[in-house]
Amino acid sequence: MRISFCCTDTSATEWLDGLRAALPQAEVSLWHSGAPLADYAVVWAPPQTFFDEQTQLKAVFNTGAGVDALLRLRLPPDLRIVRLDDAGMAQQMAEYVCHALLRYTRGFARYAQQAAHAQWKQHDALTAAHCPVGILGLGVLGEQVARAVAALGFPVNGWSRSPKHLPGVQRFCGAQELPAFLAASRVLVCLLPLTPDTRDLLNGARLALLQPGGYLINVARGAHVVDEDLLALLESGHLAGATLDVFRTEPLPSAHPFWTHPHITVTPHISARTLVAESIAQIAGKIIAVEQGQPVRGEVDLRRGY
Ligand code: NDP
Ligand code: OXD
Repeated sequence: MRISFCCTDTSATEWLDGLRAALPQAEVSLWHSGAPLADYAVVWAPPQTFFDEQTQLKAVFNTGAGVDALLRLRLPPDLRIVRLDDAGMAQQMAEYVCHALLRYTRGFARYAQQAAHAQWKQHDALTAAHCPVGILGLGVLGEQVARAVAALGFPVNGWSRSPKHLPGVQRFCGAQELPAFLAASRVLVCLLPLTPDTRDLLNGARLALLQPGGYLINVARGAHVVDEDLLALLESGHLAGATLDVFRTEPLPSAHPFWTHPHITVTPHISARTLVAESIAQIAGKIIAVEQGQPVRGEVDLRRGY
């Protein structure tokens, strides 16, 4: 069996060595234009040439959870794409969101600014019970984030395409229920895949439905949010701030106003990083399952876009 590895921004050696160790029966190599045809591919944001040349793939394994960069390419209509299914990302995401949430409700950013000037001043904090958190997307990551946030005592609302029953989560579903979901939430956490239905979803009209003094945590994709609309709502005071891990252009350009905004916290797409060992173990297990004709979790529905 031949496996082609094609990732633009990662350490290839660790992946190649790990895949060879996990699948000793396979011939694993780094892709280059003109490389022999492979049976399986392990990829992150490959170029179009990759798919133009690799025409015999039985399945493609994405080394991340989001497949938007793959689905932008011209792909064979029946291509099997399998994304990472947690692989250690859900725990990281829950930690990141809980940190951002508590930083907002307990005013830690303000205390950090005060400390820089040796200023001793106490402020009232928001209590968890009075700060409903809305989670857009209740998939592999959203579900674990919802559980972690609920365990901290926050009321949790969840929005998904199909109805989801999670203990302690008030469920909203489909486009029709989005306005009610937003109006019931003060903090909004975005954990949606980027698809034609979700691109630009968080525009001014929708963000304005959040409760006054609201807060946005975007850990999904930058193109979910209309940047200028977010800035306008921060300017008007309707939103108190935002923690943003993902951006329309990455790296975030140095002149972008998000970098210097006093109420925006920027992190460089690190809320849930791909853990190489866990991911290789998952992908190797799935390659064996596909070879044996068994179903695998995380198979992408190309029509839905995630
Ligand atoms: P899943 O596919 O498991 O979950 C997606 C969720 O979004 C599902 O609940 C789905 O609903 C819901 N959804 C999709 N489209 C719509 C829609 N049109 N309306 C309402 N709900 C919708 O994905 P993951 O949880 O694994 O990952 C989510 C995203 O997080 C990834 O696509 C990626 O972009 C991002 N990500 C970011 C990382 C980072 O470091 N910043 C790291 C990893 C992922 P339903 O359940 O009904 O299908
Ligand atoms: C992912 C990501 O989708 O890292 O896995 O953004």
